[in-house]
This record gives sequence, structure tokens and C-alpha cells, in this order.
Amino acid sequence: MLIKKRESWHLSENEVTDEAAYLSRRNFIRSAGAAIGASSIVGATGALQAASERSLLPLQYAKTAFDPGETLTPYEAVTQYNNYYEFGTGKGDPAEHAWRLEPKPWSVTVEGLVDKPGTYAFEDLVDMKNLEERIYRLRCVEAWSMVIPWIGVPLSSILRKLGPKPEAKYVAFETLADRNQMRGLRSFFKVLDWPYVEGLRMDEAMNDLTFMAVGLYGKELPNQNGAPLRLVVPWKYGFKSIKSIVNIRFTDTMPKTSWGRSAPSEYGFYSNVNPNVDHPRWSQRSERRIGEFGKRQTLMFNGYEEQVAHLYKDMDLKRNY
Ligand SMILES: Nc1nc2c(c(=O)[nH]1)N[C@H]1C(S)=C(S)[C@@H](COP(=O)(O)O)O[C@H]1N2
Ligand SMILES: [Mo]
Repeated sequence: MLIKKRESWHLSENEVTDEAAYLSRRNFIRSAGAAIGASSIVGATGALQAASERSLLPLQYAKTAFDPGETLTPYEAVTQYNNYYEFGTGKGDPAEHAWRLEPKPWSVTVEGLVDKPGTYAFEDLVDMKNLEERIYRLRCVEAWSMVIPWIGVPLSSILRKLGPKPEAKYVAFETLADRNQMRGLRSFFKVLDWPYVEGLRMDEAMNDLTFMAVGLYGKELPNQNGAPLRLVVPWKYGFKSIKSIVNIRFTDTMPKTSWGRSAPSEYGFYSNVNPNVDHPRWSQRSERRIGEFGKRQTLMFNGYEEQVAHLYKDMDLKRNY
């Protein structure tokens, strides 16, 4: 059973190639002006309809210098090729089923080693008057990547408001776990323990790159991307970027993480993108940029070495994977 679970998550290199090719083909068809619905090779027509169930408000935001200057991954790929296991393990499942998620109103519980614990409304946590855009690479541990224009606030701006105590060495996050809204939680095969949990060391959390996204491509976050607020940690594998957060906890011990719990020898706490440390069952040397043909060399810390290498100065990154 465990093997089966892993198969759905760990796309083989061929499957990744096929998906990427599928999306390129789709985009080609789109740019050629053909109607998406008219194409029978498009398996995600239903997803497309579902994705439009909730109308996404445009956001006011400031442009920033956070931009790798690489071609943006098309909106369709960003919002239809997803990992959000609470809605199913297929890449198209989140776009198809996440319309059931209700991101408004939303509140987040804050607890642990912090000056101002309590329950916060989304609006009290995220300063919607000070949103910024950050274009980041997203590298999934499955060896595919995207370039996404996120809208949000630095995580540090939220954490400072809450006042972590000096003893707090880590911050832990939890995703909503609601069987009514999330069909993956009702699935007979339990893929992960719910709720989905993740964590960061406090210095990682306070790093300028660490972002709380509330939107992408100029609008509110689509449900499948983790509405209404999700973490974006661009130098770590995508699974660290936890979606639809309902709990933030400050702690002095290293928090458990969902993937670490399910396979401790495969998914470490740090999970920094590192081309020199392979996953036990596949190489991390290269990756496929969704929408592109061919491969790219994977960059150390996903290309953010200058900003984050100092966080791991005296650490053995093979042991601390
Ligand atoms: N709650 C939750 N967060 C999650 C996941 C998930 O299954 N559940 N998948 C992770 C993985 S593996 C990746 S690659 C990214 C994908 O984000 P995206 O779908 O917005 O591109 O979300 C991460 N956050
Ligand atoms: Mo991922």
C-alpha cells in the first residue's frame, strides 16, 4: 500500500516529461487561438470550469526587485498542475475539486512561545495595504519547476506582529483539515496524516525571501494554490510551502513535518533545494521547467544561494537534508 501511495506522488521522469509536454501543447493551442474546450486532448476541461467557480478579486500591490528574469510559467499551468493532496493526489485534482474550499472568512490560531497568542482574522494578520509582488522559482522535489509571480507580504512582517519569544527556535504551520471541504481527507487510502504540517527554523522564517502569499498573477490566490494564505519558501522543495494555513505555533523543538513523518529517510526538515544531494530514489541534478522542453541544471538553493547560504554555514547539508 505504501508503495502505491508513493507511486502517485513520485512521478517517473517520463510522466513529468509528458505533463510538461502536455502543457506546452496546450499553450501552443491557446496561442494559436483555438478554443480550449474544443480540444479533446485537454483532460482538464472540467478543472477549468471548476477553477472559475470563485471569482478572484484583483489586488493592489507594489512591484519589487525579486524577479529572476525568467519566463513566467503560464497561469493555466500554475493553477491546473498542482500538488494539494487534501484534494487528491492527481495533478489536476486540486483545480477540479478545490472549489469546495471556503477561504472567506478565514482565521488563524497563533500559539506557543509568542507574546500575542490568539485567533486572528485573515485581515488582521496580512496587511492588504502593503502587498508586494515577488517572482520566484518553485522547485518541486519531483524534479519539475515553475516561475510564479506571487503577491503577498514577507512572513517576517506577520511574525513580528505576533512577537515570538526569544526561546522560540522554530515556527510550525498547519493547513486546514476539513473533511467536508477536502475530499482527499475522506479518501480510503490515507496518503498523509492530516492536517498537513510544516515548519521552519526561526532564522529561516525571518529571512527576507520567506513569503506569505495571498495572491498570484495580480489576483487573489485560487483555492488550489492554497487560498487564502500560503507560505512560499523559494530555496526549499515545494512541499515546505504549506497551503491554506490555519495555525501558527512557536516552539523550541524542531516541529514534525507531514512528508518527514511519512518517510523520514526521504524528506528531511530542511529540504533545501540541492543538486548535490539526491533523493534516495532519484537524482536532483536537473529539473524540467513546466512548459519547456529539455532539462535545466538544478541550482544550489534553487538559485538563492546568495540570500540563504549563510543560514547553513556550519552544517553538513548531506546529513541535514
Ligand atoms: N497543505 C498542503 N500544502 C502543500 C501541498 C499539499 O499537498 N498540501 N503540496 C506541496 C507541494 S509538494 C508543492 S510542490 C507545492 C505546490 O504549490 P502549487 O500547487 O501552488 O504550485 O505546494 C506544497 N504545499
Ligand atoms: Mo512538491
